[in-house]
Amino acid sequence: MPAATTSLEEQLHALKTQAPSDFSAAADADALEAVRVKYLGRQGSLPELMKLLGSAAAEDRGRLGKLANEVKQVVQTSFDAQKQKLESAKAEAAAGLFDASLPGRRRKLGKLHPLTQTTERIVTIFQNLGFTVAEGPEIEDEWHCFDALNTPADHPARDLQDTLYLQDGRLLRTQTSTVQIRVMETHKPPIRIIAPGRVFRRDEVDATHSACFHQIEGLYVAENVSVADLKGTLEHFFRELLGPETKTRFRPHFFPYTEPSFEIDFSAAALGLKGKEWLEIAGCGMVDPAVFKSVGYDPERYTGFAFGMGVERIAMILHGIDDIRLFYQNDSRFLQQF
Ligand code: 2NM
Repeated sequence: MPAATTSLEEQLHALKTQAPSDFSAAADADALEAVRVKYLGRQGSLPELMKLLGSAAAEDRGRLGKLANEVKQVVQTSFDAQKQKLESAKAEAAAGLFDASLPGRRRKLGKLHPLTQTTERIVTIFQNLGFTVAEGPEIEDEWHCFDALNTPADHPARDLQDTLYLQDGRLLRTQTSTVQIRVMETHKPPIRIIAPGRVFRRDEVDATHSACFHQIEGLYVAENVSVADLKGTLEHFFRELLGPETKTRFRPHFFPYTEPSFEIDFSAAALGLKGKEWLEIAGCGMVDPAVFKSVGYDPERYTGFAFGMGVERIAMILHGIDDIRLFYQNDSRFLQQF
């Protein structure tokens, strides 16, 4: 059957060129497997042609057998090669296309949050004056937050409208004076401390208010501490913080825990701030004798001054930030600027 023999030979030759080109076109493992089944599978074209070898003319059988083995070799090799290629491409993709000649990837350095940076600046200025940092709990009792601070039961600050209470009567501290009370209860004068920390108020959140914000309060208690010490210390502090040209103004005010009490304004023009000439920046006063009594200090022997400021407010003034909520959104486009 010469016709059939020729056809087998032609088919083997055709397979020898078609199979490698199909294998190298297989783009993934599934496509490769389909091509493998087509040519090498149990019913694939190569085994089917092999079966026909038996019925080839005796004089052709040797030559065709040799050709068939050659074709089998080529088909198998091109399958193996493509399999290898797809596997290493997959491994390379998984390893992120490693190129040892590329420069190393620089790890981005993190930064301290602007509120932390501001807190650290303020703390450092007072540390240089001999103040030490004191800390205390954020969940407090009414004694440390109000009673010991000469803030009576009918004072509006104690109202449910202004303070966040827990079920058991404890509360989230509304100022860090609680820390000053705790330190005075456990230490004798002289005392020179600053208390930075988180405080909580039942406030409606807007561009200048947050229910949770940060404060730094300071306290100096010894014999013969005067309003002159208060003014001198805080004037020095604001010149360090805002620049040597900064002027400060002490306006009479009322706080339950200090007498006399003042609000402190600074000269905004020196910072290049347009608009108001004076901006309020902190509160302060001479510790009320009633506070000394509640912590067991002799008010005849000791005097002291105390002050407090909002960290967010100071950071906003320093950097010209107009919305307090930016501090809490963790948007790196904001944070990267500091
Ligand atoms: C302020 C303003 C004025 C203050 C008072 C005390 C304490 F515990 F000694 F009584 N600590 N901090 C104080 C005084 C805080 O913040 C605006």
